[in-house]
Amino acid sequence: RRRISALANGRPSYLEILGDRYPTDSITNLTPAILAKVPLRLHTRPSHPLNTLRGLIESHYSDFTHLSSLSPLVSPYKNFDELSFPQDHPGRAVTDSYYVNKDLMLRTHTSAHEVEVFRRGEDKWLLTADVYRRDEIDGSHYPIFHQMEGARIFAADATGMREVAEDNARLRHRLAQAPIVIEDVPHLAPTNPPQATHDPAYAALVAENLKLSLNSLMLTLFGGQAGVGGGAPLRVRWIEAYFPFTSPSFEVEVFFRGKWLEILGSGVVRQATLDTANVPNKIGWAFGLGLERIAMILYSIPDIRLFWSTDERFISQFTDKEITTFQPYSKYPSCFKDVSFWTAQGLDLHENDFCDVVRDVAGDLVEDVKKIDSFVHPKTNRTSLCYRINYRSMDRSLSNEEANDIQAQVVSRLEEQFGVEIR
Ligand code: FA5
Ligand code: MG
Repeated sequence: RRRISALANGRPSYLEILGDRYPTDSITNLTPAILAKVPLRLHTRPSHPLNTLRGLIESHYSDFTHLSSLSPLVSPYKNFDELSFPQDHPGRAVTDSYYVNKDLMLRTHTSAHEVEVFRRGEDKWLLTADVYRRDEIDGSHYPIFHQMEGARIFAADATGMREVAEDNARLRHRLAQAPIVIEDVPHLAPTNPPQATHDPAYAALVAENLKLSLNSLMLTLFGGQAGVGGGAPLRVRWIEAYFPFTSPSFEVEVFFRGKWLEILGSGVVRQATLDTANVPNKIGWAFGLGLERIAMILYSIPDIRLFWSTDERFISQFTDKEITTFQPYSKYPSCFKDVSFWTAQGLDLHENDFCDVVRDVAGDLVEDVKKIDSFVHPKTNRTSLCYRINYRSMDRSLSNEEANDIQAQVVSRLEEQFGVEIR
């Protein structure tokens, strides 16, 4: 099926990003709504919850090198190839990532900097940054969010492993008796194997160090926080995961407001990454935390859009001295609008393309987008889609006329850009 780029009509010949101009091409899909947020760097704003959280994690890992000012523009090579992503990995698709042009994109994760930081000779480090993904729209997903990458590597020999074992003993001691309930998975399993070049005993020690280190961080962050489990102990669960650049790999979920919320991905770093970085005789781990997800739990922030709010009632609640529970101001009413349409003949409209149109028109006035119906007409072979958009402002009451007006703009953009036929 044919697919057209979101900016096929009226694409500018260049984009200006952080003071420099970059040529566009046929795969350019960065929208003005995203471009406007690139300079904001919330993770470095005094008193912003994301900056305070960064500070807290940096103090926990006080003997690590801390980085937070690397440019979000990277080559696809750095974001994917250097990390052993296969050529056909879905993350590379224009429907999933934001491209300036075919040679330049907005990083989709902080792992994009692993090779360069290891290459500098850093062996314990944290790196905080804004990352970008084309994604669904709801209360815990946003196209720009913040990650913190953490990594630690050791000499891949008996001396290095003695260091790991000593650190494991220290961390196990800290975690004993702590008010935290951890569901674990094996360090190594047939479905989550050590790498062929690793001694399995070394891989298991390093995986254990990763888990203990992160459980200890979780204790620092959530230990003693009521709010999280309503006074009950914090519940953390480790699950097997898959990433092209780690093995074994794990994800961590925390129980929050009746649901398991994924907060990080991690694993034992692939030897190929360390070889490329010129540190082949090391073995170690890396993780990537979602800062918004953790801040939502810590501060009881119910909606990920709030991090971008410039409303005084949001901003004035926070200081960089301590973590306080967010006092929600009144929730304004929702305004649901449905749009049903036939896609153009032979054209597949990706949900992320739909969501980007809504984001671009409605900005943060959109709370949620759900696909509520989809079918293919047996004769014409055209697809009918119906989406339900929930418009709601966090700062004021949205009138029905205003919502209708936004909806009308969404509809005409869909017609112009994607040639859909409204039903
Ligand atoms: C990664 O991005 C890997 N780079 C993590 C990693 C690092 C693995 C080092 C191994 C070694 P993932 O796509 O799962 O993994 O994202 C990591 C975290 O970012 C998620 O657990 C979640 O907390 C957060 N996250 C992902 N997508 C969004 C989103 N759209 N909005 C907010 N947070 C998100
Ligand atoms: Mg994940």
